[in-house]
Amino acid sequence: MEYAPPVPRVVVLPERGTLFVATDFQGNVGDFDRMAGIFEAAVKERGDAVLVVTGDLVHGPELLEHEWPDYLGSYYRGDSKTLLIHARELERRHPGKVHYLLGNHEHAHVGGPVVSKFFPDEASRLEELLGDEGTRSARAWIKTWPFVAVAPRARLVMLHAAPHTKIDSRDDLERLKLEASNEFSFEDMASRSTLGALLWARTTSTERARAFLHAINPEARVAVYGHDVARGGYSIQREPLLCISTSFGCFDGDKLFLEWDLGEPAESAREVAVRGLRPLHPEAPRVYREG
Ligand SMILES: [Mn+2]
Repeated sequence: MEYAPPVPRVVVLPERGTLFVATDFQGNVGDFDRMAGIFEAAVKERGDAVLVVTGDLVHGPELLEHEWPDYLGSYYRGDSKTLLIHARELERRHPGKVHYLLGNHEHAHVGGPVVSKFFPDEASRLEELLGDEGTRSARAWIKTWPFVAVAPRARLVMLHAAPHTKIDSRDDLERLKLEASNEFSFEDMASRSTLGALLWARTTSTERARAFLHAINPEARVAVYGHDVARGGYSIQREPLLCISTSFGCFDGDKLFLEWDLGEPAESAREVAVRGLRPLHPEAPRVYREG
């Protein structure tokens, strides 16, 4: 058995600098590289930027252009293997400044349930491409990914899916085992297990969301996440929920990421959306995005 040091599941971000948040690349290397370029330009210019990607970097369609359905947005060829390489290189170039949060698609590689959006078993598909050594290395890396990032002064909490899970404190997340969710069926994931709800919930009530935020940080005001596709680039079902779509399922002109001053206290999801969302492809025409 290899010795596995405990890894923090809740990352605390600095109280100054520029925060970038992006979601759900699902093997879209072009979009990931563009986001990485925006982040690295900010590092060069200001020196204190931080990037949080809220999971689901991997698993995308591998279709030919003429097979591509309209509901998936702009065409791309899913290449999760290359995306993982680029993501790891970016993290190595900026130690402590780049945080990838665990998504349900990564969880499928380290104990979570099988995901089968584009292949019957998407984890097996990617592991076949990675080979034995690549798979071992990817799994070991993914096991260290946090679940949540908190920006205390900005009063933001980032996570993969809607903050529906019931926790009393950060320690509840630190204690979670990645494999524990296997005891639940796929359908039970979102409702019954803590990790399942954390990685699969598409929505929640204002009350549940505020309870989650409070457990992470009593001052937190807004939950920022992805997982679901917001075709117009973001959605606010209700406060304090800000769901952002940076890549997967959207047309290029609708894709959004968040840029926020870590020293600026957020008041509401609405305020953060209005002031902090930026187009990933400003030159591309909007399809569903308003404004
Ligand atoms: Mn997801």
